[in-house]
Amino acid sequence: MFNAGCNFYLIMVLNLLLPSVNLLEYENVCFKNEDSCKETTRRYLLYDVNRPEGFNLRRDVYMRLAVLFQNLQTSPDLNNFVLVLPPWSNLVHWSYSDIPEQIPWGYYFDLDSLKLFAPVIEMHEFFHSYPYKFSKITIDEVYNLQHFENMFETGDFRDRMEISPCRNKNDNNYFFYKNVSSANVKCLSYHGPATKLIELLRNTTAKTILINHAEVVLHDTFGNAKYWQARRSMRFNTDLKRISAEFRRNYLNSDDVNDKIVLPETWIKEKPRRDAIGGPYVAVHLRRRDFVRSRPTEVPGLQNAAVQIKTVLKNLGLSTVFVATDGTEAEFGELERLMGGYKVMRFVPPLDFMEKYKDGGAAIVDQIICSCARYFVGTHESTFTFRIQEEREIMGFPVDSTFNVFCSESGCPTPSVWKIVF
Ligand SMILES: Nc1nc2c(ncn2[C@@H]2O[C@H](COP(=O)(O)OP(=O)(O)OP(=O)(O)O)[C@@H](O)[C@H]2O)c(=O)[nH]1
Ligand SMILES: *[C@@H]1O[C@H](CO)[C@@H](O)[C@H](O)[C@H]1NC(C)=O
Ligand SMILES: *[C@@H]1O[C@H](CO)[C@@H](O)[C@H](O)[C@H]1NC(C)=O
Repeated sequence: MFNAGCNFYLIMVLNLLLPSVNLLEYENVCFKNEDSCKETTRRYLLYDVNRPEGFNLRRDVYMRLAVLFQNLQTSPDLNNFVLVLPPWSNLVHWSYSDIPEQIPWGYYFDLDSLKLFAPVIEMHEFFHSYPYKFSKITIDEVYNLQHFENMFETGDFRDRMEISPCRNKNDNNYFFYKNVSSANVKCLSYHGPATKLIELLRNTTAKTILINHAEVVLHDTFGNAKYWQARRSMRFNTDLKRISAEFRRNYLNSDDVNDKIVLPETWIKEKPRRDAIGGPYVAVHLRRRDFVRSRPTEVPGLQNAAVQIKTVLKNLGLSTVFVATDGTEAEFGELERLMGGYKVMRFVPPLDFMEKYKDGGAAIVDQIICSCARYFVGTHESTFTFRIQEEREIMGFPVDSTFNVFCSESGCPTPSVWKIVF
């Protein structure tokens, strides 16, 4: 019999072995084995995203940079760079107070899983590694990215970058930290994929670099195997997964084993599959608020939505719909009424949940529950919906159970279909 100590040791060994058996090459990586890491040689890339961008677009920007950092692992002169994850603060769609929340990524994602793809650290770890405690942090070089002004007029879409005069006002607030600043701030006109930043990193000996407006950098290749590895590495925080599982078990008669959505322990071991069944419910993502205001003809009215949900339920012989929405209490009540005899469920986060995980946590629980459904209907062109569809691709659902969007009064849009690639 193993005693607890042996088991622990075994797990440690497995953890250490894991990176060497995967396809990615980590031989020279410092982040896996802290002791062999010379702090003095470590370099840090911090990044931030345009203030009005939402949670789900920000997840996409992370993937672009994660792919860059995955690339850096194989370049001996740059593999001492780590990517510092920008804390989540004052997101436009989220309720927030004057005091920025600075929520670490670990509240939403599984850091160990992210680290199996790219060398990332949290902002608080960056602070911790900074040699002078309780001092001000001065970032060596800050680049505010901007698009080239006249790309469309000149038709010049070549990849390029150039230090240029700043066209926009940059607020340089450094993630709302009062003890972070820089004396070296430049604007960089940029057009190209994230890996083009390698030229910038090679052009300097700076130890700390901050890229603002990182959404300007593009994906190296959207939708290829590497893109999906980065996406698969973004597993959710285990506590949020547990809370979602409890909700599914208690209210939706759904669990991973019966639903045939058990995934391997790490994303590295995932394989192509299409045999997921999902829980006995239909899930919908009904994006409201700014979507209703900014694209009224593309978002269905509630009555219209209810008719469509009933049709899907009838076709599948199901009686329960799970609703993820950012709509108001009144809108949900109205939808529930319009659904007549059907069971209409939603996740109402308890107070202590909201205190800890905030709107981002509630959004993720909604996304997880939607991703485990037998059938999903989303909102056309919402990145919240896209992220659910990706999750279902990873879990191995049949394509036609996933890429469905609501029709609106002005017609039925053709949903974009981005299938998983291994
Ligand atoms: N809990 C919950 N929150 C939602 C839902 N839909 C939207 N939201 C909230 O609204 C925010 C806006 O959606 P995001 O997808 O993050 O914003 P975005 O990246 O601009 O993407 P779009 O949906 O395309 O606007 C999310 O971060 C959530 O906080 C939902 O179904 N459930
Ligand atoms: C900077 O301030 C934050 C809190 O605002 C703190 O957590 C961090 O430790 C500080 N960093 C340093 C190097 O003192
Ligand atoms: C690269 O370095 C040179 C010399 O310091 C500088 O003039 C140039 O602007 C730099 N290019 C970029 C893209 O940073």
